[in-house]
Amino acid sequence: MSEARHDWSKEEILAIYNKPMMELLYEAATVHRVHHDPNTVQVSTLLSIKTGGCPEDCGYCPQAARYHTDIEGNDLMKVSHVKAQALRAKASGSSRVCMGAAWRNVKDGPEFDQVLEMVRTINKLDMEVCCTLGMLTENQAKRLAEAGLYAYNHNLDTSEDYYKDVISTRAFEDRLETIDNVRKSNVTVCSGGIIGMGEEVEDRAGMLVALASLNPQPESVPINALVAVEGTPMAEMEPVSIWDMIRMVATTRIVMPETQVRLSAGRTEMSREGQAMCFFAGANSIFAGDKLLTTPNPDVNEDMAMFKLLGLNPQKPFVKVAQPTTTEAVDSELVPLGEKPKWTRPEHKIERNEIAKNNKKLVE
Ligand code: SAM
Ligand code: DTB
Ligand code: SF4
Repeated sequence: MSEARHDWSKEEILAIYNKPMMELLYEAATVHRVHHDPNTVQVSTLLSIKTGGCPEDCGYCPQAARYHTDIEGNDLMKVSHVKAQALRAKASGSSRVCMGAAWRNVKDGPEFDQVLEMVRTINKLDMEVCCTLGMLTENQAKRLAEAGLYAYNHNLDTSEDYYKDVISTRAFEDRLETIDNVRKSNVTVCSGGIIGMGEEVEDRAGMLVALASLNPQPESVPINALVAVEGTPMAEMEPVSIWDMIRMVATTRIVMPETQVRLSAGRTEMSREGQAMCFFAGANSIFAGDKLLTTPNPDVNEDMAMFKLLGLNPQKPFVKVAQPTTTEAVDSELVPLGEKPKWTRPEHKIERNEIAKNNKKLVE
């Protein structure tokens, strides 16, 4: 049974976020160790299956049709192309493919059928499949589940208060409704947000309250640093400080201990040292591949060299990381230094060391 708390207040979360950095890091790293193998990081690859031309007005997004950005719009990708890209991702150490479409919502019809076929195809490659296609009905979530979808990404992006300053073509409530529809299927939920959009620290905390209140909490939470793209209303935003990113990751880890926290957009601007601090603070997932959806991401070889340097191993597909059955370590506030928390995975009954061994060292 999950031991996550769903009643965090904004004040409590702010108090965590604003702790002295060394205390925050120690607390987050401790929570991380209780629930996860600290040397394993999940690697996902993004694939933009339908780029650009989106009718929405998300202020951060280069794919909104109304902004004049440099991106090249495309029709829905062919299934054969998706398969080829997934095989490449697998060969480079990815365990998950996340397919993104610049849609406001999913419409039943031939294009959705094509996406379902993509899901079935990647599933057969023994990889986790994630989609991010905009708003979904309950029935569409069920159909994706039947096709073998593992996760659905639908970000809250910011706090409920700040949402209307960022997007006017839909409401925060619409996002929650789609997440609820995904939860009614057996697809896992991936939902997080972006920092660096001109929001206050209170909005960051507000977003974490909303995510942590979901019951169950999302299985993965991506934390993106805004990629300021020319032509979007946020083109001139100041780059987010690495210290803010570390604080956000650490706070996310503490309030959602079982979730996979993904260090998402913005890594091209982060040093290895900065990223290492994020991993220490509880990030245990990244997007790999030299492109996110439309913007640059670090080179795979550089990431694998960073993994080697830090002794990190890519996570194998379909390894559940959440819901540990433990015990004293979770109950006590902090695990005393030098003492290993007891750590089990109920569904798999594998011990921590075994998981580390099982994770193929693709970086060697
Ligand atoms: N259209 C769907 C939707 O909005 O849910 C799926 C694709 S949309 C591009 C997925 C997510 O990408 C957004 O929710 C946002 O968090 C992230 N994103 C988009 N543009 C970004 C940017 N410039 N910087 C950081 N994250 C961004
Ligand atoms: C998420 O939280 N970040 C990814 C994924 N989910 C879909 C997308 C980041 C997009 C960054 C801007 C771009 O490349 O277009
Ligand atoms: Fe469209 Fe998604 Fe971009 Fe918003 S974030 S403009 S919904 S692609």
